[in-house]
Amino acid sequence: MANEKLSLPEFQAPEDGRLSVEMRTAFDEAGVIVLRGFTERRACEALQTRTSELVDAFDPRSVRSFFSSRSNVQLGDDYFIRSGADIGFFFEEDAFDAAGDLKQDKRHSINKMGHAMHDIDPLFDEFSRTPELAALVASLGVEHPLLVQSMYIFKPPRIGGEVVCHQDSTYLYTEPETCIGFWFAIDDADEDNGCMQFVPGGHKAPLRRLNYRTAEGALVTDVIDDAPLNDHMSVPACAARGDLVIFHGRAPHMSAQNRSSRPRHAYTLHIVDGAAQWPAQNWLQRPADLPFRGF
Ligand SMILES: O=C(O)CCC(=O)C(=O)O
Repeated sequence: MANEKLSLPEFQAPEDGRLSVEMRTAFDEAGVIVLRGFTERRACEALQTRTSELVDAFDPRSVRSFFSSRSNVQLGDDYFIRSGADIGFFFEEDAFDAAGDLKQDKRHSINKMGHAMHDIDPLFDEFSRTPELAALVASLGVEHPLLVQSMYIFKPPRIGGEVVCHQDSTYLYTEPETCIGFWFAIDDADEDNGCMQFVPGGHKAPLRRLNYRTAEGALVTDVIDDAPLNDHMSVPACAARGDLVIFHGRAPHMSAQNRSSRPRHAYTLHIVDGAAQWPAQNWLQRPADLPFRGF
């Protein structure tokens, strides 16, 4: 159960995107801040429309790849790994019946789309590379920003699965750690449809797990510190369409199942500093003709 008494630091989004000293201090302290009204609602609608077109063009018979958000385990590894330089679709675990057929329309069965829309699709590129976001990232002290990963998360009504508590630097690791997450509310998100939840200040503790690719190509997650993530101390990050939640790569976060009859679409972008080293063991690797890019 989320901690109802506490709230996360929130601010009206600065017009030019640049965080004030007060906002930056709040981010450094909590590891997360919410910026109200960062993105225009019509830009969110345009992203949603473009996503519908991509889903319409996707043939679900071409893939049976799930994302188990309950265990944060990826099933169907080859397809997943290729999606680091492509646009892949991943179903909810509960999307299929015993015969292996989709229980409902593909539009209501997909967990997420990822992970390179921002470098492949012109509209996602435009949404991800605004001057305001570039200014925001600069004000967070990122000198050589690289937009490494994008995900469109559907969290469909009733079957949209729980995302267990985790830290994103586990999956998007640099040396030193520089990952920052940007979570854009495309629909209104509240506790009924599974908004994000964060453990304030939890980013000050160590990274607990590290995910990497072995020499044989398998994806493995090692426990590197067995301290608990304290998910019982999480605080909901309710967000309206257009709000942006920014979070540190070590910030423990999660989201509950969507128990409502409403969708909960969100777009997340992860940025690292190109001055840090991107290990060859990270699951996400780009071919020479599609290198990571900044703004
Ligand atoms: O949108 C969600 O429910 C989870 C997103 C998430 O965990 C992430 O962007 O790192």
